Amino acid sequence: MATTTGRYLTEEQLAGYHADGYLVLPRVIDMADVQALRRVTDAFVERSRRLSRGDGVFDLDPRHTADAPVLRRIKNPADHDPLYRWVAFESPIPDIVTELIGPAIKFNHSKLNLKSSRIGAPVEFHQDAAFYPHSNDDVLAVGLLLDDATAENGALSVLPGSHRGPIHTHFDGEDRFVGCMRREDIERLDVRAARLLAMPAGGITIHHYRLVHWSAPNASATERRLLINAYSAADAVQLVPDATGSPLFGALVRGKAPRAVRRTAGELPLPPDFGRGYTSIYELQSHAEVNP
Ligand SMILES: O=C(O)CCC(=O)C(=O)O
Repeated sequence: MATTTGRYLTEEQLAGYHADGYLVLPRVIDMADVQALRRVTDAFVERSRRLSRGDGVFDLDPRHTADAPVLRRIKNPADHDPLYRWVAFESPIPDIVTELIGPAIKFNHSKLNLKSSRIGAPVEFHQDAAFYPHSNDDVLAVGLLLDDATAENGALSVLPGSHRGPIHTHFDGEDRFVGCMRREDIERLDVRAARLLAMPAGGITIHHYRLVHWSAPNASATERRLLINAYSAADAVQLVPDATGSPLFGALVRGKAPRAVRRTAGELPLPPDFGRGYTSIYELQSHAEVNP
């Protein structure tokens, strides 16, 4: 019989997260709230029709037009709507994160990836740690499914246990940061052990920031929208400048501000200085050789 560590997670779930580097929890957010989030998101898609190029909020697919908008990401959604902010700061999600890496946690960033029906781009194999290394490993991302995620519409895939391995280079052979792993490193992984995190809307996926993960293109007739919020333990310090420009970066979400930094991460690869400007993972990966 499962024992409970806190309000949301059992000992088994906690141990599973530490062993495998990920967790899936169905039915975390009510469908009424999911539907409200879909309406807010639809309004952003409508607004994107007026744009011909991306900006600090909207990341547009190259195929985007006013008549057929293809918004691939809303940047920093928690800055731009109270409902997105509620998900990041007030919903059960930060409490669940506190049970995993608390008691004190802080906000890193938010993003909403919209994988449009038939057109939504893949996300190549990568580790979040390659983008924003921290002084310790208590850093994770939580994806809230705004639509049912399936094999056909590009649900997230993860490689269990890979958070305990190396952080692979995300630079290509010409020393350009391309936001994904090299083909030869991917070929060395045992992808037969991969897990597809298919789940109905309202559920969440949680992945450790060193975990290897990716997702396929959306080949289906339905959308796959994923609202991601990333957090760290409050005593983890990001070792590179903030790339998001959000005033929420580093905000304490639960617990007390620490008086010391916990430094247990060892040597870590550094990304380029994204403090000077960051486009998106899609734009970076479009230059990778795994993405011809
Ligand atoms: O939207 C997805 O399928 C993958 C998201 C992801 O890994 C990321 O944006 O870093």
